[in-house]
Amino acid sequence: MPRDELLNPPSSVNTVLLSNVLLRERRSLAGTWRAIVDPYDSGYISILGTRNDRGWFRDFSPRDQSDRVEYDFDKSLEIQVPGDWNTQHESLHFYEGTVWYRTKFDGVPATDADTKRHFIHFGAVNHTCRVFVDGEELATHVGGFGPFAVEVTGRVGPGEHTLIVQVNNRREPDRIPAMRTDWWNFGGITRSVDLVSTPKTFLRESWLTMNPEGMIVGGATVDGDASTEVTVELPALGAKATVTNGALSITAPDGLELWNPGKPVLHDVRWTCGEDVLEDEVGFRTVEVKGTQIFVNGQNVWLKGIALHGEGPSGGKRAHGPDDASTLLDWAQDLGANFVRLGHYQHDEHIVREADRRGLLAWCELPVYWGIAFGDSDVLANALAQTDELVVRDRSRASVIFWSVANETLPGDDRTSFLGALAARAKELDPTRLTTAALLTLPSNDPVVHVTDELGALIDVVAINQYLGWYYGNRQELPEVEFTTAFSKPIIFSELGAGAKAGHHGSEEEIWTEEFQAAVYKAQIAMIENQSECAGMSPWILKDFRTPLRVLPGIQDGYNRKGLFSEEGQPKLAADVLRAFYQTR
Ligand code: GCB
Repeated sequence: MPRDELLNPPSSVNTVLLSNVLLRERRSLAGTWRAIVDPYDSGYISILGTRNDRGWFRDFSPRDQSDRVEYDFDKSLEIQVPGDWNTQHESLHFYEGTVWYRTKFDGVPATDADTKRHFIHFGAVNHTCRVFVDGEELATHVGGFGPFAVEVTGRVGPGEHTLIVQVNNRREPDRIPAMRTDWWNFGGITRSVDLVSTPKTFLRESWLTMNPEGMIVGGATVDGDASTEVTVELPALGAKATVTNGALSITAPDGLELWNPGKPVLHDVRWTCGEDVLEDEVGFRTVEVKGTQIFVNGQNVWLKGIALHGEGPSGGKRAHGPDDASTLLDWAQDLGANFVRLGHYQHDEHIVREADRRGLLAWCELPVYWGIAFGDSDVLANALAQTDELVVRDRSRASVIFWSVANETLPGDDRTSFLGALAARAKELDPTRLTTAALLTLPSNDPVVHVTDELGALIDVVAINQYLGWYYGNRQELPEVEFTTAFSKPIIFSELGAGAKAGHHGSEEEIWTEEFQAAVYKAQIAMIENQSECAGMSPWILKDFRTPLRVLPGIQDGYNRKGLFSEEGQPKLAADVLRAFYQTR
């Protein structure tokens, strides 16, 4: 193996993509783990530059007084899982590299060990990891935001077991995202870790949604005995379909109440595949584009949105779990939003399920962001794998209406064919939802901005990031600006905004004040109200978020200040401006 691959595994190996893990029998492995920081990867690579078979993943203890073992998990850092490492230890604030994580857990009872299958499921680990159980390397995963599982059947019987995860968040030019992001590169096991048990034959993936024609459609992938019949039922409505591995459809039963933004209706859904039974709550609605408008259940909707990062409501930490999701969506709803853009990568599953329960529409996004190596086929393979993780996890969620394949990428042949492949993959996995991408618009003095990026032809909805009144353009002239595209498709202003430090007041001409930010919002809203092709907006951003790009002392201090709320939830004046506008729509 060339040294490069030891440091930098090229792709995921031996991982499985499972959907609906939250509905399954599972045991959380969350808690206090031990961690060793390893900037030189000496726990894995020997001084000869080869894989060290006696690496730290063996978790050795000295055999006797004279034995030399140069690490000791038991005496190393304590670290909470899930959680990013950067906000847990001051010394890891800027750290990018390898950290070894270790926990010990009880195996499954003898009665389950051979009669069931067992997986360790990770909600997300940023960015690459290797997974070891009892000293043996089982799998590698590449991609910091997608879920994955590692099968451990036959390895986790009664007794204590050791799980070690080598996590590496070093930025690399051939990663997605790559070298530069305007967000913090939070490292670690950032979302849940569970020991999941399933029957021998089980539903590896199953999904149900409504297509634009109003049919209930979905699919099931059986793992184990593939001839096992799968039944999906809506028991309360007496609707049912039986399939083997593959696609399915059900005529919507009479009287099926649809899920609507602001008025969510979720139905009990039961999946049965032999002994495997899963109970979900699913909403049904149609979504489609006609001309330059977006329709949900045949009704034109204007997306009153707000963009979110996956950063929690306090402490500037990577968000995870239901509580973070609830608070962030409380703030979004406080603005009167009916739509959230979950940028710039896949978010925690809880937030999408919570959006379902609240009747919020959602945009889900791949981390294909500035500076991707579009010409590299390994990078494309990883982007496609990340697309699978994004779509497979959430394609039963009524809230989700968009799969966004990229944010602000520079036009070019390699770029367009790469992103076209991702949009096609999303459509293949889920033909019912809309594809989009946030396109970059560059400064211009022309009051008519004509968007011609050829990616627009390959997606359903053209999203435009523009910072008129902040990075460029004159705020006073903003209401005169007109956006048009070459595509006769709906336009969403997927980003706009301005920075302000919460509590910093002054005139509308004084940058970083709440008044300045509010004035930019007013001018932007006046501009957006004049756009005939605009189907909605998701200003940047709900709350201030950590980023190494924003260093201005006393103002930014490591935070992007475009939030409508501070990093601790203090609202700014622009929040009132947006709320007042949304009340009128
Ligand atoms: C953008 C990016 C976003 C940045 C934002 C900003 O265009 O899409 O990731 O954080 O601008 O604040 O400059």
